[in-house]
Amino acid sequence: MLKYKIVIAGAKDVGKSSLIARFCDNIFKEDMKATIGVDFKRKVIILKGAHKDISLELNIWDFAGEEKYRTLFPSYTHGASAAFILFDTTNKDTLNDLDNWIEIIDENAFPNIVKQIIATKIDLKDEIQVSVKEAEDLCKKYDWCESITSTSSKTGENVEEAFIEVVKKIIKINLNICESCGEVFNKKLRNCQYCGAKVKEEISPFKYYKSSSSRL
Ligand SMILES: Nc1nc2c(ncn2[C@@H]2O[C@H](COP(=O)(O)OP(=O)(O)O)[C@@H](O)[C@H]2O)c(=O)[nH]1
Ligand SMILES: [Mg+2]
Repeated sequence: MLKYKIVIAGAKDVGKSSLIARFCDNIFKEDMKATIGVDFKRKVIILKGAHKDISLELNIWDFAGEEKYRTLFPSYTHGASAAFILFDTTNKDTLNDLDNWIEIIDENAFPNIVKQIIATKIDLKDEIQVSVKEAEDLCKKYDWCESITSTSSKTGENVEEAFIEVVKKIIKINLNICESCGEVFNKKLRNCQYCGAKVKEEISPFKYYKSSSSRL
Protein backbone atom coordinates (compact mmCIF):
# COMPACT_ATOMS: atom_id res chain seq x y z
CA MET A 1 0.00 0.00 0.00
CA LEU A 2 1.14 3.54 -0.70
CA LYS A 3 2.24 5.24 2.50
CA TYR A 4 2.62 8.92 3.24
CA LYS A 5 3.90 10.75 6.26
CA ILE A 6 2.07 13.86 7.41
CA VAL A 7 3.44 16.07 10.19
CA ILE A 8 1.33 18.37 12.32
CA ALA A 9 3.11 21.52 13.48
CA GLY A 10 2.16 24.40 15.73
CA ALA A 11 2.57 25.74 19.25
CA LYS A 12 1.45 23.89 22.37
CA ASP A 13 -2.35 23.81 22.80
CA VAL A 14 -3.24 25.00 19.28
CA GLY A 15 -5.18 21.76 18.88
CA LYS A 16 -2.84 19.40 17.01
CA SER A 17 -3.72 16.25 18.94
CA SER A 18 -7.41 17.15 18.84
CA LEU A 19 -7.33 17.54 15.06
CA ILE A 20 -5.73 14.12 14.70
CA ALA A 21 -8.16 12.52 17.16
CA ARG A 22 -11.12 13.95 15.27
CA PHE A 23 -9.79 12.82 11.89
CA CYS A 24 -8.59 9.37 12.92
CA ASP A 25 -11.11 8.33 15.57
CA ASN A 26 -13.89 10.89 15.23
CA ILE A 27 -13.61 11.86 18.90
CA PHE A 28 -13.03 15.09 20.83
CA LYS A 29 -11.87 15.53 24.43
CA GLU A 30 -12.02 18.83 26.34
CA ASP A 31 -9.22 17.53 28.57
CA MET A 32 -6.87 16.21 25.87
CA LYS A 33 -3.60 15.14 27.53
CA ALA A 34 -0.52 17.12 26.48
CA THR A 35 1.57 15.28 23.90
CA ILE A 36 5.00 14.27 25.13
CA GLY A 37 7.70 14.38 22.47
CA VAL A 38 5.92 12.82 19.52
CA ASP A 39 2.98 10.50 18.93
CA PHE A 40 1.77 8.67 15.80
CA LYS A 41 -1.53 7.68 14.34
CA ARG A 42 -2.16 5.65 11.27
CA LYS A 43 -5.21 6.02 9.07
CA VAL A 44 -6.03 4.22 5.86
CA ILE A 45 -8.16 6.14 3.42
CA ILE A 46 -9.66 4.91 0.20
CA LEU A 47 -10.19 7.17 -2.77
CA LYS A 48 -12.39 6.26 -5.67
CA GLY A 49 -10.67 6.59 -9.04
CA ALA A 50 -12.13 6.45 -12.53
CA HIS A 51 -10.91 2.83 -12.97
CA LYS A 52 -9.95 1.59 -9.52
CA ASP A 53 -9.99 2.53 -5.86
CA ILE A 54 -6.72 3.61 -4.34
CA SER A 55 -5.82 2.87 -0.72
CA LEU A 56 -3.37 5.15 1.02
CA GLU A 57 -1.91 4.77 4.47
CA LEU A 58 -1.38 8.08 6.23
CA ASN A 59 1.13 8.10 9.05
CA ILE A 60 0.26 11.19 11.03
CA TRP A 61 2.97 12.51 13.33
CA ASP A 62 1.75 14.53 16.26
CA PHE A 63 4.37 16.83 17.68
CA ALA A 64 4.54 18.35 21.16
CA GLY A 65 4.55 22.11 20.55
CA GLU A 66 6.39 22.90 23.78
CA GLU A 67 9.53 24.99 23.54
CA LYS A 68 11.68 22.30 25.11
CA TYR A 69 10.90 19.89 22.27
CA ARG A 70 11.30 22.32 19.38
CA THR A 71 14.87 21.34 18.66
CA LEU A 72 13.53 17.87 17.78
CA PHE A 73 11.08 19.17 15.23
CA PRO A 74 13.45 19.45 12.22
CA SER A 75 14.17 15.72 12.27
CA TYR A 76 10.45 14.90 12.44
CA THR A 77 9.87 16.67 9.15
CA HIS A 78 12.25 14.34 7.29
CA GLY A 79 10.44 12.26 4.70
CA ALA A 80 7.11 14.01 5.20
CA SER A 81 4.87 14.39 2.17
CA ALA A 82 2.72 17.01 3.85
CA ALA A 83 2.70 19.34 6.81
CA PHE A 84 -0.22 20.97 8.54
CA ILE A 85 0.77 24.16 10.30
CA LEU A 86 -1.80 25.14 12.92
CA PHE A 87 -2.68 28.36 14.68
CA ASP A 88 -5.37 28.87 17.29
CA THR A 89 -7.94 31.51 16.37
CA THR A 90 -8.38 32.26 20.11
CA ASN A 91 -4.68 33.00 20.66
CA LYS A 92 -2.99 35.64 18.54
CA ASP A 93 0.53 34.64 19.58
CA THR A 94 0.11 31.36 17.75
CA LEU A 95 -0.50 33.23 14.49
CA ASN A 96 2.75 35.11 14.91
CA ASP A 97 4.47 31.80 15.57
CA LEU A 98 3.50 30.35 12.16
CA ASP A 99 6.55 31.77 10.39
CA ASN A 100 8.88 29.89 12.73
CA TRP A 101 7.28 26.51 12.03
CA ILE A 102 7.18 27.17 8.28
CA GLU A 103 10.84 28.17 8.27
CA ILE A 104 11.88 24.93 9.98
CA ILE A 105 9.80 22.88 7.54
CA ASP A 106 11.28 24.69 4.53
CA GLU A 107 14.80 24.15 5.79
CA ASN A 108 14.42 20.47 6.60
CA ALA A 109 11.67 18.79 4.61
CA PHE A 110 11.36 17.67 0.94
CA PRO A 111 11.16 20.77 -1.26
CA ASN A 112 7.85 19.57 -2.73
CA ILE A 113 6.21 18.94 0.66
CA VAL A 114 2.52 19.97 0.63
CA LYS A 115 1.93 22.65 3.27
CA GLN A 116 -1.45 23.68 4.59
CA ILE A 117 -2.16 26.31 7.22
CA ILE A 118 -5.06 25.45 9.49
CA ALA A 119 -7.05 27.79 11.75
CA THR A 120 -8.34 25.87 14.77
CA LYS A 121 -11.15 26.16 17.37
CA ILE A 122 -13.54 28.17 15.20
CA ASP A 123 -16.43 26.96 17.38
CA LEU A 124 -15.19 29.29 20.17
CA LYS A 125 -16.82 32.28 18.48
CA ASP A 126 -16.81 34.54 21.58
CA GLU A 127 -13.09 34.06 22.14
CA ILE A 128 -11.80 34.68 18.62
CA GLN A 129 -8.68 36.89 18.58
CA VAL A 130 -7.64 36.34 14.96
CA SER A 131 -9.90 36.45 11.93
CA VAL A 132 -9.16 34.12 9.05
CA LYS A 133 -8.94 37.22 6.82
CA GLU A 134 -6.17 38.60 9.04
CA ALA A 135 -4.35 35.29 8.88
CA GLU A 136 -4.73 35.11 5.11
CA ASP A 137 -3.28 38.61 4.77
CA LEU A 138 -0.29 37.57 6.86
CA CYS A 139 0.21 34.43 4.78
CA LYS A 140 -0.02 36.13 1.37
CA LYS A 141 3.78 36.22 1.35
CA TYR A 142 3.75 32.43 0.91
CA ASP A 143 3.06 31.69 -2.75
CA TRP A 144 1.94 28.13 -1.89
CA CYS A 145 -0.72 29.37 0.53
CA GLU A 146 -3.88 29.56 -1.59
CA SER A 147 -6.18 29.59 1.41
CA ILE A 148 -6.38 28.79 5.10
CA THR A 149 -8.72 26.02 6.24
CA SER A 150 -10.86 26.92 9.25
CA THR A 151 -11.57 23.94 11.46
CA SER A 152 -13.17 22.89 14.69
CA SER A 153 -12.14 19.57 16.14
CA LYS A 154 -14.98 19.95 18.64
CA THR A 155 -17.73 20.05 16.01
CA GLY A 156 -15.66 18.30 13.34
CA GLU A 157 -16.16 21.17 10.89
CA ASN A 158 -13.75 20.93 7.95
CA VAL A 159 -11.44 18.41 9.63
CA GLU A 160 -11.87 15.56 7.18
CA GLU A 161 -12.01 18.02 4.28
CA ALA A 162 -8.64 19.48 5.32
CA PHE A 163 -6.96 16.08 5.22
CA ILE A 164 -8.58 15.01 1.97
CA GLU A 165 -7.56 18.22 0.20
CA VAL A 166 -3.98 17.71 1.28
CA VAL A 167 -4.02 14.04 0.27
CA LYS A 168 -5.26 15.01 -3.18
CA LYS A 169 -2.33 17.40 -3.49
CA ILE A 170 0.08 14.68 -2.36
CA ILE A 171 -1.31 12.37 -5.05
CA LYS A 172 -1.09 15.05 -7.71
CA ILE A 173 2.57 15.62 -6.92
CA ASN A 174 3.60 11.99 -6.50
CA LEU A 175 1.41 9.69 -8.56
CA ASN A 176 0.05 8.96 -12.02
CA ILE A 177 -2.94 6.83 -12.81
CA CYS A 178 -2.78 4.68 -15.91
CA GLU A 179 -5.53 5.46 -18.37
CA SER A 180 -5.38 1.93 -19.75
CA CYS A 181 -5.27 -0.35 -16.71
CA GLY A 182 -6.17 2.04 -13.87
CA GLU A 183 -3.13 1.18 -11.74
CA VAL A 184 -1.38 3.89 -9.79
CA PHE A 185 2.35 4.45 -10.08
CA ASN A 186 5.15 6.90 -9.41
CA LYS A 187 4.81 10.20 -11.25
CA LYS A 188 8.42 10.07 -12.39
CA LEU A 189 7.73 7.11 -14.70
CA ARG A 190 6.75 7.88 -18.30
CA ASN A 191 5.14 4.49 -18.84
CA CYS A 192 2.79 2.51 -16.61
CA GLN A 193 4.84 -0.03 -14.64
CA TYR A 194 1.94 -2.53 -14.85
CA CYS A 195 0.82 -2.49 -18.50
CA GLY A 196 3.47 -0.33 -20.17
CA ALA A 197 1.03 2.26 -21.53
CA LYS A 198 2.54 5.69 -22.08
CA VAL A 199 1.58 8.41 -19.62
CA LYS A 200 -0.66 10.90 -21.33
CA GLU A 201 -1.55 13.64 -18.91
CA GLU A 202 -2.61 14.63 -15.43
CA ILE A 203 -4.01 12.13 -12.98
CA SER A 204 -7.81 11.84 -13.06
CA PRO A 205 -9.56 13.12 -9.94
CA PHE A 206 -10.18 10.83 -6.99
CA LYS A 207 -13.14 10.92 -4.69
CA TYR A 208 -12.71 10.11 -1.00
CA TYR A 209 -15.31 7.74 0.33
CA LYS A 210 -14.19 5.55 3.19
CA SER A 211 -11.56 5.15 5.84
CA SER A 212 -10.33 3.21 8.81
CA SER A 213 -7.71 3.92 11.43
CA SER A 214 -5.51 2.31 14.02
CA ARG A 215 -2.66 3.08 16.34
CA LEU A 216 0.82 2.29 15.07
N1 LIG B 1 -13.50 24.37 21.75
C1 LIG B 1 -12.49 23.75 21.15
N2 LIG B 1 -11.43 23.34 21.90
C2 LIG B 1 -10.43 22.70 21.27
C3 LIG B 1 -10.43 22.47 19.86
N3 LIG B 1 -9.27 21.84 19.54
C4 LIG B 1 -8.60 21.66 20.69
N4 LIG B 1 -9.29 22.18 21.74
C5 LIG B 1 -8.89 22.17 23.15
O1 LIG B 1 -7.66 22.85 23.27
C6 LIG B 1 -6.81 22.21 24.22
C7 LIG B 1 -5.47 21.84 23.56
O2 LIG B 1 -5.72 20.89 22.53
P1 LIG B 1 -4.61 19.83 22.10
O3 LIG B 1 -5.20 19.08 20.95
O4 LIG B 1 -4.11 19.05 23.25
O5 LIG B 1 -3.46 20.82 21.58
P2 LIG B 1 -1.95 20.45 21.15
O6 LIG B 1 -1.07 20.81 22.29
O7 LIG B 1 -1.69 21.33 19.96
O8 LIG B 1 -1.91 18.99 20.80
C8 LIG B 1 -7.58 20.98 24.73
O9 LIG B 1 -8.22 21.33 25.94
C9 LIG B 1 -8.63 20.75 23.65
O10 LIG B 1 -9.81 20.17 24.16
C10 LIG B 1 -11.56 22.94 19.11
O11 LIG B 1 -11.67 22.80 17.88
N5 LIG B 1 -12.55 23.57 19.81
MG1 LIG C 1 -0.71 17.49 21.61
